[in-house]
Amino acid sequence: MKTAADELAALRHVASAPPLDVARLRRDFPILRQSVHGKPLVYLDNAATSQKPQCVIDCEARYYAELNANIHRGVHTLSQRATEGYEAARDAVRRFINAARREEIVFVRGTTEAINLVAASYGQRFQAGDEILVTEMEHHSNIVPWQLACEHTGALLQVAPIDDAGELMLEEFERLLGPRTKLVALTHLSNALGTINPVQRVIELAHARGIPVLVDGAQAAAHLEVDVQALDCDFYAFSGHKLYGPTGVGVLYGKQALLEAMPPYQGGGDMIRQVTFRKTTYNDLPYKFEAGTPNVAGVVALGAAIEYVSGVGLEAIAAHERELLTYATAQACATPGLRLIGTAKHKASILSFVLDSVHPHDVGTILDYEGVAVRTGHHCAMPVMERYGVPATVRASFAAYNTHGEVDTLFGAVRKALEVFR
Ligand code: 7TS
Repeated sequence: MKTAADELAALRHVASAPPLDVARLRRDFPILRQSVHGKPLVYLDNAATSQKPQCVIDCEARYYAELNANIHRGVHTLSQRATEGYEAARDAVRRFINAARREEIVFVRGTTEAINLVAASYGQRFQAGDEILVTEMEHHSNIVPWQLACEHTGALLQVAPIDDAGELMLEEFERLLGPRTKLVALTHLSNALGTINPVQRVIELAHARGIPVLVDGAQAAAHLEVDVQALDCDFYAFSGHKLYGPTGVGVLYGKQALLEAMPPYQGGGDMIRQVTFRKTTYNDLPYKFEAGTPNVAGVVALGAAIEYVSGVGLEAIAAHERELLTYATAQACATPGLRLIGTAKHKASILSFVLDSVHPHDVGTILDYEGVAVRTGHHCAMPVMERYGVPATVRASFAAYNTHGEVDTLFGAVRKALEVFR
């Protein structure tokens, strides 16, 4: 269990990270040079997807210009090179999240597919009356796959509540862990509230009762250092496109013993050892879960994105984003008529709010005219909106390349919206 001293040491560690040279880093992102409605683009929709550095764009283009071939199936040179690029990206992912083995890294389309894979495959062992425990702050992609598994098996979805600040109520969570609980699935970092969940503690509580834990790392992977062995999570899912990488590629980490015991998710090429009409046997991990031609270019470019992020340093990125969030939170608190949705003690990179007199969609439109891109809506977390009694929020979400000046622009535009609708 982490002690207060460990947490302090971790904070000091972060505080000691060298500061980001944001002006220089911004030059790596060509899209940021754009204007929108005649104003410089202020991109604050990073929780939806982050922008891509030139090296990732070049990597994907170079893949098609120089390397393109199908993988794992050709003796010809190009196929071998493409396979090497694909498998090198797997090693990069393994190092990035400190998995013990490359067999534990499965490439998928994104977080959504990763969770669906576990729900469809691991979920086959659920029985009527079994329980799957999620939290009230989950993204729909960490709710609906479990509901589908429940429909198929008769298992029941249980929901651990959150408090008014948007923090998981740990005692309630622990109370809901029972002999029927067969899996816990929770987000590492809430996309609607910005809450960082105490996943380490959650995993300890679940493991003490022999219950495996899936962590939805869609938001966390770009903002927090993830060490799956230190966490001891059983599954960890994330998407490349929120991590400065391409769309259409993501990762499912699973402990080898669990993945070995799970049936395939999809059937097809690459996932088999031998096929006859009488019986088919399956390939070794991780290929058992990678049926068909994967997004080879995307995987290779995800490797480039991980190299980029590691080069900049996730610690430095996290420290910079924490500063931006603190600065933005102070401005939010000083804005009459603004209500923050999500005020947890441990938060990262996300500022969700509503204005008394203006619908979030109108705020979003006014912000767009000022060049500011935010997301407005339910953020695919309708139960969170219901919990707070709001139809939608305005969400600004930060990345490594955002600046204090951009936060000022955001709040200048928010004040404009308040004046227009007064
Ligand atoms: N889980 C969380 C916590 C997320 O924030 C998202 C995407 C997903 C899962 C699904 O990821 P995908 O890459 O498979 O789509 N969240 C958002 C968002 O907040 N705005 O757009 C997508």
